[in-house]
Amino acid sequence: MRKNWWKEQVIYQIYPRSFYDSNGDGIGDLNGINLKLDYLKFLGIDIIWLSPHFDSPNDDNGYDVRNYKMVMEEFGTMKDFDNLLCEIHKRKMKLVIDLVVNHTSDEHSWFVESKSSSNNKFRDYYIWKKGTNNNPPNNYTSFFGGSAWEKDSKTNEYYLHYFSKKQPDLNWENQNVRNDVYDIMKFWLDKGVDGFRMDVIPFISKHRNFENLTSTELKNPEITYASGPRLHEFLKEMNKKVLSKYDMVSIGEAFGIGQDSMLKMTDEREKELDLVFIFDIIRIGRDNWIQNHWSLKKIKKLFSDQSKIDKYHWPTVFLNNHDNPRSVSKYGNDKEFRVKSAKLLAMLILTQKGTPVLFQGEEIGMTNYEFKSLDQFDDLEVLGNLQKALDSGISKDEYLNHLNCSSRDHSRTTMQWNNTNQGGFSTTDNWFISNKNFNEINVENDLNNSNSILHFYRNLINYRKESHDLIYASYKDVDPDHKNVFIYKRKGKKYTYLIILNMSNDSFKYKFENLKQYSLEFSNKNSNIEIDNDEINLLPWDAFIFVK
Ligand code: TEU
Ligand code: CA
Repeated sequence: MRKNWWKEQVIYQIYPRSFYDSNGDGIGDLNGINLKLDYLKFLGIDIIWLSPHFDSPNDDNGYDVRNYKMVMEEFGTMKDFDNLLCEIHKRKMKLVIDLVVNHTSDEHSWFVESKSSSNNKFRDYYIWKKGTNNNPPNNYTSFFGGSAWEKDSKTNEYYLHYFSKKQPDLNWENQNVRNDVYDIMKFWLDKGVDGFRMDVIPFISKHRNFENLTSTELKNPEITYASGPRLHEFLKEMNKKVLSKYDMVSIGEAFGIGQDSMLKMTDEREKELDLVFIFDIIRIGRDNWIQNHWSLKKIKKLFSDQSKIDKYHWPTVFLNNHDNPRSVSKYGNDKEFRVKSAKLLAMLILTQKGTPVLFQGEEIGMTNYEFKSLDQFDDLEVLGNLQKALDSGISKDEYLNHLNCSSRDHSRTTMQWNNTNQGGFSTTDNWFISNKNFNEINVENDLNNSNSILHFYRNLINYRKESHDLIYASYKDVDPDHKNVFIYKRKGKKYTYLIILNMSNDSFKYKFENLKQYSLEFSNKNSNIEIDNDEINLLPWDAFIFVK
């Protein structure tokens, strides 16, 4: 297995809008991030992944880019960006930025030109088609509700948008589009950024026949959207023309792809991408806005699958991001055992095989917010899907109940720094909600308490870093069928690690052959552990790392 910095380091995602407001306008910004770099360094973070910071009308909070070479006004200036990058590098950290090039904003100059007439030279930068009998060209649906086609009155043709109608999809068949994207990438790489997280990258190649989706395909259109015929060809070209020329990390956000395509995309011999984010774990049990029950057995199977890969691949490990609810609320117990279960999840993330990716607030165990009405949400997906939800036969209240488990907005409430008014995020009214539990859950409290979730993350990150043996160790699920315990072995060159996680509210005894040969390295308990004849007494959410 080849060693790489991006296999050994820990990534921390920042959603800039919600991170820290430095100038009192209620919106997080680049200078705000700058002020918190020492905090991230203290935590042990190596790589910062910044959600989009480009000029945008913010229909989808920056995932709709109007100008790729400009900084969003609310976040600051290009000077602030350069300064931030410099300060990050000074601290021996790295910066990965978001590359959103499956689509642009409809306010991007390319699209403004493109829609102005059918013979404009930018017409072919996007995907335009005639309708049939006043209907869209086919039955593709948008993730944010309704058809994926929008009719433009100027030419009476439809353009394709997998996301909102303010996010028209680029036409990657057009070599000029690809060259312009490579130019944007070089612009930022030449400034010194250390990599890209590539938004919905599998969607860039379209099925050119645009056949209707079958009723089964309509349930998960992302599978069709992610299987276009030229995807791997485009990625190889991008790699050859840009990625291979820099010491950087490329991370594809691979919504919609399965193991096969994933294996191809990240096989180092194929020269496409270094890493991908796949979603089977973080979206386990999800069906649109409905979060169904999921079982630990299934999650364990998914971790095993992604760890079984050969030496040419490397997985990522994450339970949070800006599109999903908070991990402690979903996988842990955010009431009675919040602190303990958050520490257990930290152990899981940092001892699995793969590069760990944390999301802001995870390190202090931030929780889901309890929304009281639909108008409290900011995310365009909520209203976008309302009609579809009502059509499925549920009421508005039921929709709200589902969203309280599933909405993207849970992760977008503002970062909780201390117990002052806005949780220390800002000095004024925020652009969005601050979860009132900031009185208890905040960075300052955790910094002052050596037994906190924050310190636990920090200690584990250090431990992981000092032990390359753990990072490259093999992986084996010891008891895949147990419904409450996640127990796995990582065998390194010198040491063998045994991780035991009780992911339940139950207490019981668990027997592991030869447990006595191991010594305890980490535990999330405040009391002593009880081991009797290789049998361990597990209390709710108990978590241990043993080593021999
Ligand atoms: O996300 C793609 C994606 O997987 C989700 O948007 C998904 O469709 C949605 O969460 C369903 O609930 C990326 C970005 O991460 C997301 O924030 C953007 O909205 C989207 O692409 C469009 O750029
Ligand atoms: Ca601000």
